[in-house]
Order: sequence, then structure tokens, then C-alpha cells
Amino acid sequence: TQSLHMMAVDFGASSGRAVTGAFDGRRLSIQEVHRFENEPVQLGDRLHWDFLRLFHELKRGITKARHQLGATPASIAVDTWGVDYGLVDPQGRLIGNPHHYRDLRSEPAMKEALRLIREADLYARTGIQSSSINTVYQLFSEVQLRYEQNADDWRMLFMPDLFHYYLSGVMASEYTIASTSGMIDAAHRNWSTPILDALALPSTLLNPVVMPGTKLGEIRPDIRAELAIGAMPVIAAAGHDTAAAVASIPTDGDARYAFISSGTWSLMGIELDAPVLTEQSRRLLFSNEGGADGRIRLLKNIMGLWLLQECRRFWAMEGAAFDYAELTEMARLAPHSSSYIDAGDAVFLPPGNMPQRIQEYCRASGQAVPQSRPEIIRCILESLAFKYRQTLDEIEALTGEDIEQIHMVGGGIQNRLLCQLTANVTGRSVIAGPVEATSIGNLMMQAKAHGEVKHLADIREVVRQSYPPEIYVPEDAEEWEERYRRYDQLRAVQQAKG
Ligand code: LFR
Repeated sequence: TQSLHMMAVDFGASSGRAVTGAFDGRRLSIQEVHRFENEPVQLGDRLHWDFLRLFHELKRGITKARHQLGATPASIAVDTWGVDYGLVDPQGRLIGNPHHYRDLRSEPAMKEALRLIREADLYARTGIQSSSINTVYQLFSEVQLRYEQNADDWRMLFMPDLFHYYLSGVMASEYTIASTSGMIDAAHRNWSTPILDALALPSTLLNPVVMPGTKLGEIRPDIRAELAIGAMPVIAAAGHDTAAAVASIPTDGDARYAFISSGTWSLMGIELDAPVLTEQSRRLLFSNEGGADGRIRLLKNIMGLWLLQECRRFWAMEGAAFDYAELTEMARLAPHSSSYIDAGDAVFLPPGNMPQRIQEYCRASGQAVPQSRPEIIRCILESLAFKYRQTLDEIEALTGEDIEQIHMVGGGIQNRLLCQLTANVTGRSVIAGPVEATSIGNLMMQAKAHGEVKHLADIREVVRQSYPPEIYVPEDAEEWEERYRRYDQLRAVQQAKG
């Protein structure tokens, strides 16, 4: 049989990449054809996506895919991180450069919005944890949208939708990415009118919600001519990178598992058939996001390797450049950390001097201040692993499930120390892989749109056959239990202080 050759483009925080995927009916093999930087640009007091440059890189990716395959790919789909969007006018022109969620303009907007609608109300409808990064608060901060006539005919497109629009001319909001906005009704899987009304956000902004795996249309004739390519369908696969990554977890469906999608963020949770919209899950800071399979991811946003990425960036700026392997090796050789940070704390959200922020956090919470680079990295990695353990306990409490295993997927699993620490602290086996979970999920959702696979279980079977995972078995259980108890006490004290 002939293979189906598709291409996926993933815009991630440490880089963007275009890959091709060949699916022969049983196995998928992928090849990276283009990798590029995706650094936000600070312009005055605002942090932006560099959209024009990225659209250019997307086109270069298409050209390289065509060269590698010797033919135009059978389809293309884009995924990005959640919550961000662009606005377009009726002529389809981009209004300004999209903002990056780490821009803090929406912090005051969130406070203001929560005077108009109760946080508990928002949660009960959307199942999404309130955070200043959410689309709903970003939109609320764009005062013009609420008060000015000329904004009446603007449209809002989430980043994957925006790329798809400029590729195909079709406007739609793919469900998984839309579910991150804080404006989708979790039960009905469509825009929540009461929320829009309460915040005076015009419903004219919104596009119809389409389910993952929908063919949007053909690539525009002008782009086809510009790139000298043939016809190529544009597919809304799973626009949200986390949804795509979780679709590719190589489970066989027997053991009960939690997942960690590990990259810049750590998204830890469990898959369910219906959202959990209780006061308990709200207080424990869980969100319910839309899955690629009609399922719901009950998960927690943990700061993730962003902490390490920002330390690395900051040290490089100071003139001390290390790669991740070097940084992790330093941490592996360092003694156990005696101080911990809360890897869910919003103080770590914006870019900046992360080493100093970590030190300040330790000082303010009355702990020893990590001084050297190895100490700081060790503090980050152990704190992350402890946060996973805490989250695991909460998942079990919320759902009544006994979690037997942890599936870790995404670029973050290249940090083997973190995988091992996770196994040690949780006392569960960690099944790690695939690294390229997001692109694989994106490609397999395209294969589904082509009718090559039917169900999520088929997708996972393909991933299991194509990318055998690596297993980490817990070590030194008692020691780690003891350390975790200290972390937990510290957390309780911090929490009591508010
Ligand atoms: C991961 C991710 C998370 C989302 C965060 C911000 O890349 O998409 O799922 O909460 O980025 O959008």
C-alpha cells in the first residue's frame, strides 16, 4: 500500500517546527524538515507574537516538506499553545500583532472582569481555572472591543485558526484550542453566551466551533502559486498542542494512568468522559480542557521547564551559556535540594531574571537560599517532581481513581533526571514517550480526517507500534516519601500564610 504523506507545523515556546509524517496504515514515521526560533518580541510595554515572520517560516516549511517528499503533502495542520489569538477586520487584515500571554496586560483586566462575573460562576460553566493568561481576560483588556463601534465587525481567531485562515481563507474555531479560552461551555462544547454577555464581549467576534479532525478547505490559490505547489487541504487537527500531545499517549487502555505533557509547561491530569465542575476541583486549581476525541482532560497547569528555560536564557545573557544536557548534569551531581518552590505560583509566569526570582521565593518562605547554578536547577527539578506528586494525590482524591502509572510525553522527557525523579517521588512507573507527541498527535488527527484511522484507540495503537516508550521504575521510595512530607508541610505553612 502507498503511504499517506502529511505535514504538521507546531509553534512551541522554545521553537517552531515543521515535520512530515508518512503513515502506511500501521506505522507512522516522522521527519523534521524545518526548525525555527519562536521568540516573543517585547515592543514598548507589550509582549507580542512575531506573526509575520512566523507565517513566513510556515511557508518555508511547506517548501521544504515539498522538497523532502518530492510532492505536495496530502494535507497540513497547525498547532500552537493555548489562549492566544489575533483579530482581523472584515477585509481579513490583521489588526496589530497578536499579544503573547506572558504579557501581563490582562492582570488588571482579570480583576475588573471578576467584579462583573463571579469566578465560581465562570468555573461552573467553562471548567477552566481563572488565570490572567486566559483569552477571556485578554479580550476583556482590549477595551476597544467593548466600547467602539468599528470593532463590531472584527473577528477573533485563535493562533492555529489564524494560521489556518491565512492558509485557506476559512474562518473557524477548532474546539480544543477554543476550550482553553475560558469562554466555552464545558458541557455543551460551544461558546458560553452568559459569559460573553456578562463581560460585554461582542458575540460577532466569534467563529463557528468545529471539531478536531475537520477539513477546513484548500490552500489558497495565491499561496499555491507563490510556493509552486499542488492542491493541499488545510485541516483543523487538534489546534491545541496539549490536546495533540495527549492524543498520542501510547496507552493500551488497561492500566489507569495520569499523564504529564512535559515541555515549557507541565500539564498533568487524567482523561475523562465528562467535565468535573465542582467547587473542590476549582479550589484544587484543575481545568477541564477539550480533547481530540470528544473527551475531557482534567488537568493542572504547572509551570514546567519554563523555570529552567528562563534560568538558562538569563545566564546566557550574563555570558554563561550552557545547553540543557550540561545544566541537567550539574543538577544530577548536586546534593538534594533543601529548599522548594511552588511550581504553580504565578510569580514565575513572566519572562525575566528567573534565578533571582527563585532565590527570593526561598528567602521569603524562610528557606535556605540556593546559591550556585547546580543548586538552583536541583531546586527546580525536585520542586517540579514534588508538584507532580501533590497533583497525583489530588487527582486520586477528585476522581476516586487509583492511578497505577504515569505517562510522560513531549520534549521535556529528554530531561531523564526529571523522569526518574518523577518516578521516585510518585512511587509510580513512568512511561516516557514519545518526545514528538504534539506533532505525532497533529499528524494522526489528520490521518483521521483522511479516514485512515477511526478512533483514538487506533491512533494510540499506531503510536505504540511506531515509538516504543522508555520505562522508569521508582527508586529509594522511603527516602523520597520522607522528603515529600517535608515539602508538603512547607506547602501547608505557605498556604496558611496565604
Ligand atoms: C502548553 C500550553 C498549555 C497552556 C499553555 C498556555 O504549551 O498550550 O496547555 O495552558 O500552553 O497557552
